[in-house]
Amino acid sequence: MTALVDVVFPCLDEEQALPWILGRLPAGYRAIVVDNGSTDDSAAVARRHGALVVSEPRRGFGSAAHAGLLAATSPIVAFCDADGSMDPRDLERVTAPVIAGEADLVLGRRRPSGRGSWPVHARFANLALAGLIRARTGLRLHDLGPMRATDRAAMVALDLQDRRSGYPLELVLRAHRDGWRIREVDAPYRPRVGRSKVTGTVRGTLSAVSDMSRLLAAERERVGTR
Ligand SMILES: Nc1nc2c(ncn2[C@@H]2O[C@H](COP(=O)(O)OP(=O)(O)OP(=O)(O)O)[C@@H](O)[C@H]2O)c(=O)[nH]1
Ligand SMILES: [Mg+2]
Repeated sequence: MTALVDVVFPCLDEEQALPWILGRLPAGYRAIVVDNGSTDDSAAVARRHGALVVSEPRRGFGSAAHAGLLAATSPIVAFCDADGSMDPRDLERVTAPVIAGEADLVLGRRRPSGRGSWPVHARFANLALAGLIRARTGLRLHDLGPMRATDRAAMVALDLQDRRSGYPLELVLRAHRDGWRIREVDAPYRPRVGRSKVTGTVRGTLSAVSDMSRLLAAERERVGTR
């Protein structure tokens, strides 16, 4: 039976988190784990737990996410981090409005559950980002989290170009430009399994901020100063 929803899990050295994640997929959902050059046993662990494994050697969150999108075949595609910070059982929160035809893109707004799931500097950066998105687009988003769902073919047609951490932002900007109905729902956020790579590190945070600023500046250029 073909899956109704393909779930893309960008994955860089997440062997510790994968067994729990892959055991918690709702029925009718297929996991596509995109191995982004892991040096641990992520690919083998993912296969052992029933995922389709796609290999994407070009580093970068967007690179991994996009390879997963292109490998997906189901009508609906969802995205989720592979670090155990989000529970795949919550995927139905983002997919349901898309399946029901009520929204074209649904984003999971991270709601911290458990101490240390979301460092203060990251929350602050995200809030600032949400403010900038609102200024550019009028969209009342609170967060640009890692869990989201949309129509697979429509997302492929957007032809996103970012291959690093600007990918989720580019998705929202392009979708908004094309008049998509974008909705935000709550999604519990817990401490990740394993060592932090982006949010918990200065280098990761700076690189994410620089990727996103570039996209927002381009958007400002496109629509004129608002
Ligand atoms: N950082 C990073 N993550 C990648 C890459 N490719 C795939 N990923 C995966 O993308 C997801 C998000 O990365 P995270 O490292 O969790 O980023 P974050 O949630 O902002 O920050 P931390 O959880 O604190 O590390 C995880 O499942 C990673 O394994 C990459 O090139 N860099
Ligand atoms: Mg994480």
